[in-house]
Amino acid sequence: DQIVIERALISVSDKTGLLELAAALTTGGVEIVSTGSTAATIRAAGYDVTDVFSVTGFPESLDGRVKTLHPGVHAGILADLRLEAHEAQLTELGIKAFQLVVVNLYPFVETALSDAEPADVIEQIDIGGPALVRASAKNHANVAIVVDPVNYGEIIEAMAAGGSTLKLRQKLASLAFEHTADYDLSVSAWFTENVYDQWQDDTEALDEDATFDDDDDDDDDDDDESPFPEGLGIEVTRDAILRYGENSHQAAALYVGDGGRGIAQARQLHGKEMSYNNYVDADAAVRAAFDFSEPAVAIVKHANPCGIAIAKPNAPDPIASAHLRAHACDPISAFGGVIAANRVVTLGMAETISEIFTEVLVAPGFEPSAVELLTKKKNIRLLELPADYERSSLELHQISGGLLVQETDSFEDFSSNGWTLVAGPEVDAATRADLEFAWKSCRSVKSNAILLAHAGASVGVGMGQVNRVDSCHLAVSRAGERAAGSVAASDAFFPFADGLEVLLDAGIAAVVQPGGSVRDPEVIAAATAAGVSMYFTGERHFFH
Ligand code: 93A
Repeated sequence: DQIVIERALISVSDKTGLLELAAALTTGGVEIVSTGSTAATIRAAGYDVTDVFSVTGFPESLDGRVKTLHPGVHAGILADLRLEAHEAQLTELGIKAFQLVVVNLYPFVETALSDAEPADVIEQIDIGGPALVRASAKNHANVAIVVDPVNYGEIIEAMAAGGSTLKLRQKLASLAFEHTADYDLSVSAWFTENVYDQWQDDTEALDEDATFDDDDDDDDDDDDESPFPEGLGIEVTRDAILRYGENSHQAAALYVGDGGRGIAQARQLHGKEMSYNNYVDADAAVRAAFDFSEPAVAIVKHANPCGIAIAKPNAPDPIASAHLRAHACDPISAFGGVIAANRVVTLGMAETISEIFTEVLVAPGFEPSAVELLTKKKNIRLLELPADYERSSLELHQISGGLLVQETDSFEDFSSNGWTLVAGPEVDAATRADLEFAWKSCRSVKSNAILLAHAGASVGVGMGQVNRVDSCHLAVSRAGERAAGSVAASDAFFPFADGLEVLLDAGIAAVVQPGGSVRDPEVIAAATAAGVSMYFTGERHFFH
């Protein structure tokens, strides 16, 4: 399968390495056929070269648009010389075969990226070059095709070894098809943006002149008002290959957003490599803890909080207090959890955590003595957040074949000022503060979310159920005896009274929810009958 190179066609815009190649071909006794400026460059260096027009008998014409597009060239490339009939036809037509074709294409991309006028960019769409490349690659049984100067060396070596091998020609053909495909993609992308869209704009402008305000115009207005740029304006770079994804048979990587100041930018101070699930949970935990201005801790398992608490007022070590109270919410679930604090981790907090199996502890900082203590534990990962931690402003969710994008739920006002009392008496200040705490905590819990709280700490969380009644049951059973006298928050309205009744039966003292169900009257009646205060916020906080 080795093919001796006797005749080569060279047509290159990028002249890198051209003369070294011409020298080697000349030494090897190869006839070089070449186009305009390529031929001129080779000839100027003192090597023999045949002009392509003398092969085709047709001048290079139409400003170079037609140079090699001729049967005299293409039959010489496409003939399959394993077939006697092809060989006979070439002889009959007086056409000599090529065994090597070297082409690189008009610099379309470079021109498109410059300030060139569209007409000049279009002129750089190579037609004859890709035809040479594809013809040669198709016929790689007979022809070696080189599209990149980096491969000249291999051809020179092959010649010295007696000719090109099939393996080499296959590899070069594959690179060649990749090259023309890339080239056409670039042309297509530029064309859509600069020619087709332009044409559409012009047509729409004409339509507007000719027609009345219609739905299409409304669509245009929506586009203009969208907070989303055409591109997402998010640059991401691969930062790390993770050991695996959610499960060990899934490959995974971490990409870090340009200018981000979140979990992806956190500095790991200690522990094993962060896993995919660690990142997901750490992000959810930080999101929950940083919703509070008071010292707060959130403990997360499987992306859901199993405990959220703020410090007890006047606690001597506020962040340690918040942690103890968050842990107390559900100590069983907190085992192997991911903990986020919104304050520097103190020695006091570290002492408690060192007793509990914890996967990750993430915080804006650590007291040196806390680090000293925790680094004695082999398994815990310590993550320090960027000093100016900030949640991303956009949330992306991949769906098959696309991407959903939304603004982050960055709603800030969790105070009860705008709430409406719809059942029971106004509550006292402490209960009101608990309702505000529950309402805020609830938005970090996956829907359907029901969160019971007491004295600035969650006492029972019902999350991620497909109906609200089950979330109520879950929250109540997790809270146990603590359900009685606690307050409840629901991330979205109660569609029926049944869920609320579960909470009322457990003895909750007050409830806050968005309201807005068609059955609100039934729900309000249930709270009223139980003498329990209920507030509507008018705002929903689904989180999926
Ligand atoms: O204008 S073309 O599309 N028409 C052709 O027939 C043709 N043949 C080769 N461009 C054509 N080429 C391209 O010309 C090659 O791909 C190469 O990039 C360039 C080399 O021309 P010259 O040797 O005149 O600089």
